[in-house]
Amino acid sequence: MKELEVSNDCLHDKQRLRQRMASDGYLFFRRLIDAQRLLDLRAQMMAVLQAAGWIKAGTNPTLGIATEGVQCTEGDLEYSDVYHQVYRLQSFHETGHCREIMETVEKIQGCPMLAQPQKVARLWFPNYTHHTTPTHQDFVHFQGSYDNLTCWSPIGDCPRELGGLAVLKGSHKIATVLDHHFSLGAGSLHLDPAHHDDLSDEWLTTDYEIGDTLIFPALTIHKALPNLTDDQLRISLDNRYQRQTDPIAEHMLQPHLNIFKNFTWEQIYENWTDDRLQYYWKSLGLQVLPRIMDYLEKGFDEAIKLAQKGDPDAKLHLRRTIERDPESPQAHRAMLVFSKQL
Ligand SMILES: O=C(O)CCC(=O)C(=O)O
Ligand SMILES: [Fe+2]
Repeated sequence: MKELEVSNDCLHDKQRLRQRMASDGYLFFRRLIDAQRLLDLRAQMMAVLQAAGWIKAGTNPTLGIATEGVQCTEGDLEYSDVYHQVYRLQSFHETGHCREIMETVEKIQGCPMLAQPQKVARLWFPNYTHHTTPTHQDFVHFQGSYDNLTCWSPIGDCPRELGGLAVLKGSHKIATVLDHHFSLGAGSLHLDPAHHDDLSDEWLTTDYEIGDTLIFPALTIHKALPNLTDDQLRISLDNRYQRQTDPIAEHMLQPHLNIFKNFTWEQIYENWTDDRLQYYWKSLGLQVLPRIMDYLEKGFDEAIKLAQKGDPDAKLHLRRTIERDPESPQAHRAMLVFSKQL
């Protein structure tokens, strides 16, 4: 894979920033976010993971060395239990609003921008490559407007083997949401660029350093690289920014993974020392769109069909669905597949 082009030289030249975004479908900045802010956040997050037993005993938690035998991902109850503790950290939310990011996305779009309420962190285990974030476009997950920007930043250095993000250069020019299919990886949906002749095969990535930030709009095709380290967790932020005048999909007003145990903003704010970022979006009069469920529903239908044929990834996905909420309609469909296989 080739290297991402570094755009720090255009940081103060709005026109060049926009030209480069329009031609390449991404902008990459070295050390955009203050490293100390991220180091502090890393220490706080790793302390949460340590208390949860995810960090190997006797190691310095900031190294993020995972306890052997502990592995889980989004969709697992044990993941969301720990993730929700991370999600309570005030500094995790504050980082999503930091000046460096807000100023940069405002330069790119040329107007006041809003950090969407739903912030996202990823806590990715080593030796768990089946669950790597597959190739996708963010619109299927976050919706709203095609112009929304994702900002991805590792919380710590993230060399290739730790599994950072890769983008398909120029892929936003496809200008539409491509067909996504069931995948076991994070987000549960993937697309196959080989099915589209007009896409390049120029995948780009880098050895990320702390503070580095990759920014791209909702149609840019991207994926994570597998975490190939023996024992290190990869932790990162991916937050989304929209024009203040654009509509927002309703689920982006909720905490990420809130469907697990009805996780609420009230719980998140319980121990905060500052209320300035609490419910900050409520006074803005945002236009709220219903969430489009079609993408995930189609993926789930595919998982059902694949599981019926014995596909192990699809079966694992269905088992997770049952464990998460055995009463849900999807869990009932999943149970039916297994009962027929007995
Ligand atoms: O960090 C990951 O593995 C996934 C991130 C991603 O897809 C995104 O930031 O949109
Ligand atoms: Fe994504």
